[in-house]
Formats: sequence, C-alpha cells, structure tokens
Amino acid sequence: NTLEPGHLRGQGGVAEDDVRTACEPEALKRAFLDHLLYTQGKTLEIASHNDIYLAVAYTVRDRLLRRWSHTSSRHKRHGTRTVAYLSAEFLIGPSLGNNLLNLDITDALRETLARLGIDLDELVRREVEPGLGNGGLGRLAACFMDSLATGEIPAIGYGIYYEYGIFFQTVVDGWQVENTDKWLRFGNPWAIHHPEWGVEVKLGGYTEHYTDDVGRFRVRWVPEKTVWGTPFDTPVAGYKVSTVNTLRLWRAEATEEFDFSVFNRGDYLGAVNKKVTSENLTKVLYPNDESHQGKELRLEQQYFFVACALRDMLRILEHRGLPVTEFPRAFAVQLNDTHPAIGVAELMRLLIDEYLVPWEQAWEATRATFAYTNHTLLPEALERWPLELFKSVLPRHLEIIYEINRRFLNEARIRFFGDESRVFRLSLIDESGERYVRMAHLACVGSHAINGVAELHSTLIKEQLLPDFYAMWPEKFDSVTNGVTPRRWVVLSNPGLAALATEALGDEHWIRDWPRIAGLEKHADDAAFIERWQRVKHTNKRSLAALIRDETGVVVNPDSLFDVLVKRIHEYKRQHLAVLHIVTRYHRLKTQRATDMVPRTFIFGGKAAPGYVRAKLMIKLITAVADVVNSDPEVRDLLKVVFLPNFSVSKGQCIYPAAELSEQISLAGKEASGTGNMKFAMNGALTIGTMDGANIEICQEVGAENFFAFGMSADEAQRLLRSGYYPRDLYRDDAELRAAIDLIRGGFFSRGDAGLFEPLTNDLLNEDRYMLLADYASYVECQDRVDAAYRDARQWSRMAVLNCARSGRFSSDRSIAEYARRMWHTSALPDTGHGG
Ligand code: F58
Repeated sequence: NTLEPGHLRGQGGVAEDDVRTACEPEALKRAFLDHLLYTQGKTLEIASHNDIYLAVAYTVRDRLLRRWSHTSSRHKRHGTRTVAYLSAEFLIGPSLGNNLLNLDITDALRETLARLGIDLDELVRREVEPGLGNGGLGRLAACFMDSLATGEIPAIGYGIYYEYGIFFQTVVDGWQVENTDKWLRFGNPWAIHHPEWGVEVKLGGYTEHYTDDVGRFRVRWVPEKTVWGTPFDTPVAGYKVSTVNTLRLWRAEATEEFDFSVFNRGDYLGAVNKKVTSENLTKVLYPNDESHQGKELRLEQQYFFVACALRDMLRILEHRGLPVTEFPRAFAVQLNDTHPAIGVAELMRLLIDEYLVPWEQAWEATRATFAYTNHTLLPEALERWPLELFKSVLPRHLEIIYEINRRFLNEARIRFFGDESRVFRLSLIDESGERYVRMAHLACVGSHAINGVAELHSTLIKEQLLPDFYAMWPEKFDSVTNGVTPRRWVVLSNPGLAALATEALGDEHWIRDWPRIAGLEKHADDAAFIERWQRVKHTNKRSLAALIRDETGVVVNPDSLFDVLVKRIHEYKRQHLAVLHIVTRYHRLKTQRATDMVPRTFIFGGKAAPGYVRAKLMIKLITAVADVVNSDPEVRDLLKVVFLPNFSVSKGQCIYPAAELSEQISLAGKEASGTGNMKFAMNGALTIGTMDGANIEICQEVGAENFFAFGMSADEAQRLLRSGYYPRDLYRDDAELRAAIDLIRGGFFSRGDAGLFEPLTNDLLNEDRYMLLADYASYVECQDRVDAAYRDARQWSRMAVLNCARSGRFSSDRSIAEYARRMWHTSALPDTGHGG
C-alpha cells in the first residue's frame, strides 16, 4: 500500500510526471527556480528568505495537486460516505516538513536545494505556523485529519480561516504579554482560495410565517444582514498514499462592497463600515480555553462556518447528482465539541424550510448525520447562550430548537412518566434562572452517537454530566480515547528515534502501523540498543538546550533530568503544584544542603487566556521562582527553572523528543483526556501523573512499574470534597508544604512584595478548588522516587523504551479507525491504481 519514493502510484507513475510534478532532483530544481521567478518575481541572487520559502512551498504544493484532484474525483465516482469533521479550530502546525514527509521527497529536495546553497532544514525550522487553535481540541482535529488521509478515508475538515490565530506570547518582566498573530502577513502558500464556491449566510432579523401559493405552511427568515463566506482549501496528504483530503476553512466577506443606500446619502465611512463589520466575523480566534463567555460575535462565528459547511455539502451532493434525502448516506458529520452544534438546527432549517422535507423525515436524516464528541466536564466551559442573544442572531433556529425540544420532552415525559424534574433537567432550554439554550443538549438530541475522549471521561459523562440523557438513550453513548499522529510527533519531531526504530524493527511499517513499535520491547535489555537510545535522547536534549538559550538566555545542563510541563495554563492543570514542588526542592537545598539531589531542569510552557488573571499570575509565579533559583549560586546546577515562551506546535516538536519526565498533574476527574501525555510517552519520556484522563490508560499500557502515579483518584477527590475539604489543615500539618507556601506568601520570590502572589496562596489555603494541597505530599514523595530511578541511567532508559514500545494504542490512526467503524460507518477508499 505504499508508494515508491516520490512516484505517483497507479496513475502512470513517472511517465505521467511532468515538469510540475516529477520528483527527480532535476525536475525539483527546475520547478523551484520557475516558482522563484514566475511566482515570486525574483532571481536567486535577490530572493529573500521568504521568497525562497514560498517558491519551495509552491513546488511541493504542485506535487500534491494532481493527487488532490484525483482523490476528489475518486470520491465523487464512488459516492462513498464522506466524513465532515466540523471544528472551530484546526491547529495544524507547520506544513512544509509534513508534506515532504508524506510525499516522500525530503531527501531529494534537500539535495537539490543544497546544490543551490539553500538549507531545506532551515526553511522547515523557520516556517511560520498557522495558530488556528487554542490547544488540545484544535490539535486533535489536526491529528485526525492526518490519520483520515493516511487511512484513505474520504474526509473534509470544515472550520474558520481566522485572520489572526492564537496570540503570540512574549514574557516581559516575568509576565505574559500578548501580541497579535498576523500569520498571513507573508502569504500562505498552502491554501487555495475558491471564491466560486462562496456561500451567503444570513444573520439576525426576524421570521415571517405565511401560506404559499399551493397552500403550504411556510416560514421565511428575513435577516438583518448577510455575509459572504468563501473557502480556503488546504491539501491534507496521507502518508505515502495517493489520497489527499481537504481542510476547508471559511473566511467572511461583505456581500456587497458598499451599502449603496448609505453611500448615496453621502456617508462614505458608514458604507464602508458594514464591510468592515462583516469581515470582523472571521478576524480573530477567541483565545479562551475551557471558559465560555457568551459573546455575540462568537455565536456568529460558529453559525457562519457551520452554515457554510452544510451549504457546501449540499452543493457536493447536487454535484454528485443525489437528492437531498441522501444527505446522511453521503456525509457523516462529526461535531468537535458543541461549537458547531448549531448545525443540528441548521440542517433541519435547510431541509424543512428550503427543501420542504417533512419534519419527521428531516429529523431522522439529521440524527443519522450527526455525532457529537464532548471534550470537557468543566461547568464553566459548557456552552449556553442567553436566549435573547440567541434569538437576535438566529431567530429561525430558536423556533426550530423550540420545536425539537417540544417533541423531545414529550418523548421524555412518556419515557420517565411522572418525573417532571427529570424533564426539566433534560430540556434544551435552561429555565432555572435567566434562560439559556444548552448547546450540549442540542448536540445530544440531534446526534446518533455521543462520545468522551478517554475511558474515565466517558464514564463521568454518563454518570455526572449527562446522566438523564444516558438514562434515555444508553445505546448512543460511546468512548473513543484520543490519539496523536506518529508521523508528526515521532517521525518529523524525532528523526533520531525514527531512524533507530526503523533499524531495530527492520522496516518502516511502524510509521503507518504504530502498534508495531512494540517490537522495540525486545531491545529494552540490549546494552548496545540502550546506548544508542540514550545518544538520541541526549542529542535532542542538546537541541532543546540551545533553543532555551536562544529564547530565554538561560543555560541549562543537558545532563540534568529534563522535567517538562507544557500545556495551556489553567488552575485545573495545576502548574502551581509543580511550583510548590520546585520551591520544596529549593528549600531543601537551602536548609539541608541536599547535595545528593539529582540535577533537574524544570521546563514550563503554555499560554494563559488573556482575561484569565489567575493563570497569568501563575506564569509570573513560575518566572519569579525561576529568577531566584537560577541566580542562586548555592543551587549550582542542581535546579534550573525555565519558562519557554509561546508554546506552539513547532515548539512542541522540539520539546517532546527532549523530555525525560512528562508532568501530567491535573486534579483527577478534570482533564478529559490530554494528548500531550501521549506525545511524551511515544518519545520515551516517563510520566509523573494523576489517575486522570488518558493518563490512566497510559499507565495501564506501559505498566505501573514504568509510570509514576500519585494523588487521589477522581472518586477519592469527589468524596473528600463532599465530606468537607479543609486545605488549611493540610498546610498546618505538613512542615515542607508550609515552608513552600510561606516562602511564596512572604514575598521571597517577589522581592518582598508579599501581596503579589496572595490571590494564589490565599486561594490554596481557603478554597483550593483543584485540591493541590491534598495531592502535595503524594506528589513530592513520588518526585523523590523519580530521583531514585533516574540515578540508574540504564534502568531509566529501559523504562523509557518500554513507554515508547507500549504506546501503540495512542496513535490517532486507532482513534480514527474506531470512529469510522462505530460512529461513521464508513471505510477506507484506497486508490487501487486502476482508475477505479
Ligand atoms: C481539550 N479541550 C481537553 N478545549 O481539555 C483535553 O483534555 C483533551 O485531550 C483535548 O481537548 C482533546 O480532546 C480543549 O482543548 C479547547 O481548547 C476549547 C477551544 C474553544 C473554546 C473552549 C475550549
């Protein structure tokens, strides 16, 4: 099923390759120089770095295009069910290296460019990545697109072409500072704009109910405004297969350049204003993770891309010559959390208002189409829209939601006879105070499948988040543990490990069949193998040390234990628990001259939502502790603390391969899954973690003896909370904990400004919602066991190899296979090479 290097399998191979698609060094050189001159308008002598990058990118894109068009005609011919993955975020990371890998032309192009004096690896390293996501959810969507293409499953990713992605983070005086991310400034060579597939989207206004000429009851939506959506298509190539799927992201434009009625009154600015307002719709990604704010523009963004996506699917359906009633057989629509859940009401609107399909039939088709993935249990992250706001943006959808609700609650009243309180809880409308539309309820009612993203998470959904829905439809509930793509997260990020794996396993099949990595296990006791493993890790650590030096000025020792905590900054993720541990170590060094301590480098990274004051203070705490610890001569190189700014996909690619200890320390029951935990394990880091999210499954797979587990279980934490949790008692009774908190409270890390960290320390002593103090002792004790284990380098590496070898379950290829079989009922459509 793999291609010959650089050749297009089954489509005539070399013979059909022309100057635009051939992959021999001569052809690549020709294509590159052509693009440099005819696309960029430069000769090599005067080309800028960006000119060269763009010419290279276009050269690579050309080589994707024929496969891309072949894929879409193949999909059209076969009419197989296409997965439409709807997500407000796709955090795809840099494209160049990934496309070269999947096309298998990295070496050929590197050689070609080197002869022209160009360093391909530097182009890859310096590529600006689109930051079109906040964190795990957006990155998961990108890993899934990779696995869908590699598995040759027909799929389109639908989302938003934000002009500004997640903000660029710098650290000034220890504080996070946000800068706009103008990622399109120098152009985006990967996407192709298709204005011809533009879609009109209505917003606001009111509805009119009337009877048409033939006596039918009809509804007309009279919008307050309309915007125009056009798609930007990015090719998503599978690994060494000819399938190239599409990521289709929508940008909003004004339907007309000027509002002529306003213009004619002489109000030029007023007329232009309307255009500006329309374009604001897709201007910026909301940078909040795990907190819902209820902003009108956000609701408009969500509706905008979902409306564009469903219209686009209808266009494709028509293009394939199929009637609208075939919709569910043509598309399986996956809702990546509730952000696209309005799609349920929108498809109903299209079917009943525009295609005049009877309600029952439309509803059956809608349910057969949608499936919903939940990504969080945190109450503040659950989307609820104030009814009035919702009505002002989507008046027709509110009517449809009322009707869905009326029918649904009637069904519930029969199913739960006499249990009105349950009916009240199930309602799509929250009426306990101010009225809201509950998007998770809409997603549940409108989907045939609902899943969590790790086993514990799925259990908690059934037992705590949506128990009434579970009672009603137990058969809808499922669990698909997340996964990550080994192409980006091992092959691209960690070429040393990839080469070692290929050599040890005898072939490259593991790249598309990650469970085969289990074959490394039999080398875990082979001294020569271990030595090579260690060399790879050390090389990766030196590269990361260089990056740290360049970005922060801090010099770290590559022989120290690299202990890493990278993810969004959030109280539930408990970065401040890691700080309490660091301060405890520091205190031990100062008071006990603990010179037998294992030298460690603590590496932090992650963004805080700009309005999340507490999270920003956590960053300041990390940097403040870093400043003191790093400059204390008594500490020498036993302790170093680094905050690496602007954590991103690119940064992750340097960090995961260099990590030895992966910190996954959320309060049990709070992290739905985590996916960083998987990237670390694949790259041979050991985990110190709570029994939360997918940590539990990682621990099961790698074996408890190769995993540093600590802290309360989700059950224990909930019981403790219910029985009365008094963090101050824990503080009083634990001398080391007291010392750590007192150092922070007393202003030791804030040059005497004792008030600075008080919001954090007071909270820990009085409320401590995320129960850091309850897990502190167990965490510190566990970290002492980490030290002991690290002293035996050989044994540590053996455990690291086992972590990698036993991470087979955590490839997104496995997740996608589960979705395809259990919720989408679709299968691969491989290119047989016979034009078939
Ligand atoms: C994350 N959610 C979960 N949300 O926290 C993590 O446990 C899980 O592994 C991951 O999803 C993938 O399933 C997450 O990243 C967001 O960033 C949302 C973005 C849009 C606004 C609300 C939060």
